[in-house]
Amino acid sequence: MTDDHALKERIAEELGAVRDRSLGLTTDVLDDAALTAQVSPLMSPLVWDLAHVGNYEELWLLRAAAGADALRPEIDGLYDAFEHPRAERPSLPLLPPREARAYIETVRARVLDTLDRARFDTPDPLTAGGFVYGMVVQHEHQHDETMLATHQLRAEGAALLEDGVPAAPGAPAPADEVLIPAGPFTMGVSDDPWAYDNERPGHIVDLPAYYLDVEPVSNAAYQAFIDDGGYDDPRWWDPRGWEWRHSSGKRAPAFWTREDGAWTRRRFGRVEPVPADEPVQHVCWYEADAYARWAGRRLPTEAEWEKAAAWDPESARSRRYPWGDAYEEGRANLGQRALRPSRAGAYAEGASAYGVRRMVGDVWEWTSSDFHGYPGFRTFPYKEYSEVFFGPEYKVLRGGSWATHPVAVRTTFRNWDYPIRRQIFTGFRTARDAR
Ligand code: AVJ
Ligand code: FE
Repeated sequence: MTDDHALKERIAEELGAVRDRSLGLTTDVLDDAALTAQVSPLMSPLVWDLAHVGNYEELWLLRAAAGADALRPEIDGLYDAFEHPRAERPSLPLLPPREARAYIETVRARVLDTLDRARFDTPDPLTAGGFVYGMVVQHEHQHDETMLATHQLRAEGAALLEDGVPAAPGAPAPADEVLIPAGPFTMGVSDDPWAYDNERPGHIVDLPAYYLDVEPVSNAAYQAFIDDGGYDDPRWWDPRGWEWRHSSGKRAPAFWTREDGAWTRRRFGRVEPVPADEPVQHVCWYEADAYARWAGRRLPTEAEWEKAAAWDPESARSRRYPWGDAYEEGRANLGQRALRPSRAGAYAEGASAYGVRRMVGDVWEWTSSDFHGYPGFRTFPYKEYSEVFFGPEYKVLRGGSWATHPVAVRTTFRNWDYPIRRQIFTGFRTARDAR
């Protein structure tokens, strides 16, 4: 009971924090025309994301968990991600910004009412440990990151004027790569109350020894690949990547332009020199894969990524974050503290047991793995979160980015996207077999 009380306070705080963030990305910084505009066919209008998070909250916290009737059943279809692909959403009769805000506020007020009466010590897996509340908080943070990607795609001027302070570069890493010795580790998790179905169950995976980059691949390193003609040499590219290279005509990461022999990038409406010692960002899987082959290396599998990030060989258990089980400020560039990744050498205090740095935060990292359920996977609580995406067409991303909130990522968290996608805040690091 007292545990329930502490958890309720925590949930109320997290709900409030994520809502402040959503409003900061919408109402405070853009007018109604910008909120309803189609910035890119890849993205929803921002006002869709805003009402969608409220509708999702209503579905799960009011209807599913508390048994309430629908507030506005006629809008459910509009905000069902599976009924309307993103490109279609601008032409739907969406709630205008003012109504969308009023709707999500009403939902939230009722949720806080029902939270008072909620029980978390029940056998119902939906509410046990506050799972469904954690799912809703994480969902809104995921959409906030998506809204940041929409902001980044906007061509017309900066909307996000606050640029926080990323960590100063710290001590350079003692080596470029770390040897992860052969041996088993526990991949995924069975006893984390807010973990998604696709992170479960924890299971033993035995890996041969491998080397992994201590830091994500930097802009400078990626530029060397470009300068060496990497985009013109089919030897480095997966056949489907080579096709993408030609059909897209791309020759550099998204948002990069070459001006008078120097690379600049557009970041939230401002053009600035590409910083050499930040991780490369906005590359697709095919580009990451080609770079790795050019460098004589390869992308890590998702198991290799997770073992290096989470496993503590001394205690023979996984950590929820690379440095330990609790989130600690200052150990990773998470939570939109700055609108960009940090520089090489930063966050040495966030290293994993193996000494691998910046596994969590900065940039999502492409892995070589397709998105599949773990052995013993069971859908919970709905198959459209993960299961419908299992298969060879999606690649797994790990670790979260500077735009990911600490509640919405952990060493077991799995993200996924098509191998051609570049609008997300994605980079990578490379690996090689040890022998
Ligand atoms: C986990 C980031 C792939 O944003 O597309 C959002 C999560 N699911 N709403 C996404 C999600 C339902 C999803 N990703
Ligand atoms: Fe969603």
